[in-house]
Amino acid sequence: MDEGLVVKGLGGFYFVKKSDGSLIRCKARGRFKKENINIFVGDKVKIIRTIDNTWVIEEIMPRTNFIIRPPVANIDQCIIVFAVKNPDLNYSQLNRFLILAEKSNVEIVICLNKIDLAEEREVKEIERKYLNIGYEVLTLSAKKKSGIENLKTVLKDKISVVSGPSGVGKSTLLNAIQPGLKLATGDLSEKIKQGRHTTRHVELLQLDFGGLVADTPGFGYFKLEDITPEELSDLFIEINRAARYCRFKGCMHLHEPDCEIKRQVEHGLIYKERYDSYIELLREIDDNRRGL
Ligand SMILES: Nc1nc2c(ncn2[C@@H]2O[C@H](COP(=O)(O)OP(=O)(O)OP(=O)(O)O)[C@@H](O)[C@H]2O)c(=O)[nH]1
Ligand SMILES: [Zn+2]
Repeated sequence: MDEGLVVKGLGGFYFVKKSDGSLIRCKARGRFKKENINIFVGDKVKIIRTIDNTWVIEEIMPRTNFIIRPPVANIDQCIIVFAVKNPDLNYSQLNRFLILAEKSNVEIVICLNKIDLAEEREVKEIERKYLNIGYEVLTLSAKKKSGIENLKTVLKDKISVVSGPSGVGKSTLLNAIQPGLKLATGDLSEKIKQGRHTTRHVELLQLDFGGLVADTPGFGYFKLEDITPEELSDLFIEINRAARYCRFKGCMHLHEPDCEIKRQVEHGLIYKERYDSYIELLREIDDNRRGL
């Protein structure tokens, strides 16, 4: 029996990459379908060659994690790309991406792109904030090809999904690390060409220096509806760290007395815009739950 990684699914076949780099076209064992077990890109599988010389997937190894959009298993990290300018950095949107990635239990790296368009001081301020919160932050310019080596180091030998809003430079960045490597766009004409009922299949692209990147940008790993109000405060990593000093266990950091989070916001130890994002998302989750 051989082992490999599913890098692509197409027309009922799965393309499995073995550690020697060879790509093998496999069918899935019939029992997977019968038992309603899905095979995802990123799955580590055991494959065997049958007597009629075709390959089948025999077994799926336990998954470390799984994200829904795009559907990929066993991701090592999620690269969240935002531009510092054009479009202006939207903190509320960045925090939302971070929370949804935290929920998926994957490592997170923030890439601040288009630093050629902003003052160094502005870039440093954003970088410092998210470093202080506890995130790994890279500053780059895909256009001026700066910071690209650092991104390569981060991607090397890992399975990554790149995400971020439209127009921040995700495709340009990937193209800068490896010319020809393109993210699929959410382009409307492309969707029409493929027909309304066909869903795009995600594929893991091979980086020539080692590592794999999903060809479809991540637009949120879970939905906000999957997060409970109690869970939300844990997903803000700095709120999670400080919450044990609140007077009440289960403090929601709203109007409770002796709330450590509100104290830290007042003293500038927790950034106001992070607290505001927390409140905004909490309201949204509450509204969803009450069916508003
Ligand atoms: N000035 C500057 N422009 C950049 C940089 N990186 C990308 N751009 C430009 O920003 C625009 C959007 O870049 P894309 O790579 O298409 O952005 P994307 O995130 O892949 O966008 P979607 O496909 O809509 O998700 C393009 O016009 C790029 O040339 C950068 O570092 N500096
Ligand atoms: Zn509190």
